[in-house]
Amino acid sequence: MTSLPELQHWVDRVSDLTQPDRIHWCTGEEEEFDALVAEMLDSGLFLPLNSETHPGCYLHRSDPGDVARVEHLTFVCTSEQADAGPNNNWMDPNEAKEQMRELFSSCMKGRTLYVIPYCMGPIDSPLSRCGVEITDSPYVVVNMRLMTRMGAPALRRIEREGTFVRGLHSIGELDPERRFIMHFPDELMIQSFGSGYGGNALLGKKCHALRIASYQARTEGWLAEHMLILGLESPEGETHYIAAAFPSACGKTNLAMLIPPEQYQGWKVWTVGDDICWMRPGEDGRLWAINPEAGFFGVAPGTSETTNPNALAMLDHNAIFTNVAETADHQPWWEGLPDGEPALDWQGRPFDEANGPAAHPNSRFTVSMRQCPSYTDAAEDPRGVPISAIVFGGRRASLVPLVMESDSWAHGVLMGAAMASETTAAATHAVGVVRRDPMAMKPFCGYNFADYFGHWLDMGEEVTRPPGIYNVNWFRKDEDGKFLWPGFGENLRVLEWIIGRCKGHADALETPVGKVPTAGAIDTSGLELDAGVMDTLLEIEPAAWVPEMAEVREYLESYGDRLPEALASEMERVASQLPAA
Ligand code: GTP
Ligand code: SPV
Ligand code: MN
Repeated sequence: MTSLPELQHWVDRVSDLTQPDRIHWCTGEEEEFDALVAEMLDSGLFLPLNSETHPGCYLHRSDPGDVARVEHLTFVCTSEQADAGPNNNWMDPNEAKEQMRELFSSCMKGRTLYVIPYCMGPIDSPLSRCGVEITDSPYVVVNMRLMTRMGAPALRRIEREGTFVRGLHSIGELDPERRFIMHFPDELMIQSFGSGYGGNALLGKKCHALRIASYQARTEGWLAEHMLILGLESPEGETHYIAAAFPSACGKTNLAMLIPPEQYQGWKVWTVGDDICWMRPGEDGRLWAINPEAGFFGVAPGTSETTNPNALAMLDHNAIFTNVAETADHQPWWEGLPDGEPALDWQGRPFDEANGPAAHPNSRFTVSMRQCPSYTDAAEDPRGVPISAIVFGGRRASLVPLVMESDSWAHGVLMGAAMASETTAAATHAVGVVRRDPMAMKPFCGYNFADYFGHWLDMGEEVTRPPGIYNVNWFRKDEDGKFLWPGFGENLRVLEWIIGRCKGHADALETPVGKVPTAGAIDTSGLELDAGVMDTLLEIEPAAWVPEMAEVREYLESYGDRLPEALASEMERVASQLPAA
């Protein structure tokens, strides 16, 4: 059903291998979506939600053993192991293909094989890239329709260009013992078996737009990053775009659609993207960014009228909920909502506190970006948006200040490479453990991190008007484990300082590890903060950074000879300004 022989042959070969009962080429039309929804309501894959309060909304309960990304089962299969790097699991490509062949063999018997052509990025943007996902999951199809530009227009672009990323996916038996997410970056190919959840199954997202794209971006001279993109408009009507990388479940969606505090009259945040950013140097020497996605796959718990009113406003119609709880009158429910109470938990059991939270901590909503009140047409601009500042951040209960500015591009790259964050429920592993997560890309960089740091340094040479690079931390805690900074909408105060710095008027104090706002440089009017909290949030204690830098050194040196000399010397420069260990 395509004029592109390579695509037709691939679909034929996959169909021979997987033996589906039917093949369906997705058009992306509304009737197709409606028919799939009707089918899923019939089969129980979708449960209806209250059509008065939540028209067009459905609940999906995934297999209880399939609720998050599985980093230990995710592989990058380059021909040389060293190219995947110590940051990735690696398997020999031939061995991986053989193993996957066995898994995929006849796995679609009795099922429909869906062919999903999709475009990552505005359909007419030179920065966009296309892919085709083959899947046996109708849940994946409807999610991909919200998350990407899916269907006929994407197929036309693929036929015109002749290249596309091949993603083959089957839910298999949802057996965690028979689950693998394999990437073959040299062949622009992904194979995923045994999971139906999020980043494991919606292959356009982390598999294509980060792991494969980061690999492509390195050879083609651009960056594929785990970053939100927002536009910050001042009362004077000037808009600056910020790209920010925080690890999974560390606040990207929330920051991307922030509503300014009351006294920030005339300020406005515009949402371009909440998870992934593709950036390329423009002719004007700036970095230009697109969001390759068309929708949000956002964390539900913690989303409320007080934390993220824009998200709440888009979730009362045409949204898919996965693994949230349900009230007695079939409204979606999760921890953090002030009203309502759960009747059934995420597994459909009568809610009982003894079973843990009602909504799974990694329960999610899927919704088209256009439903967001802060959505901007700039997200469709084929040129992308110019980036004024890049922000890195993680969950750090101590040490790392609310915000600091890098001294140079190389220092900014070091800040990104030195990032660490407490792990979250977005992947199946122990939660709350601090781990190194450079540029929030630990689970997503499709090649050796040492080469990636080198690529970041090279990109600094390409941009003559580079964005400033910053580090933020919304998650500092006091002795009782309470967050010191109110976060959410109040984070605008920090963004204001960042843009003020980019424009050259906000005040900063130099410290050995970066520049921090001077006392009073961050507007705290209208905030009820205990005395001394801002001092704690902005204080740099050089001695306390000595063990941190030692850890950073140990981590970066674990990349051996491949670590770029310029990054090593930048690290020595910073370390030399700290007290001797
Ligand atoms: P992924 O979709 O997994 O990449 O996550 P994300 O980075 O988009 O995270 P998200 O914005 O969904 O936030 C994850 C969790 O962190 C939610 O429970 C939020 O309520 C919480 N959170 C977000 N921003 C803040 C903040 O400024 N302060 C505090 N304390 N919590 C926050
Ligand atoms: C993340 O884990 O960073 C996500 C969700 O954005 S997933 O699509 O599962 O990758
Ligand atoms: Mn993410």
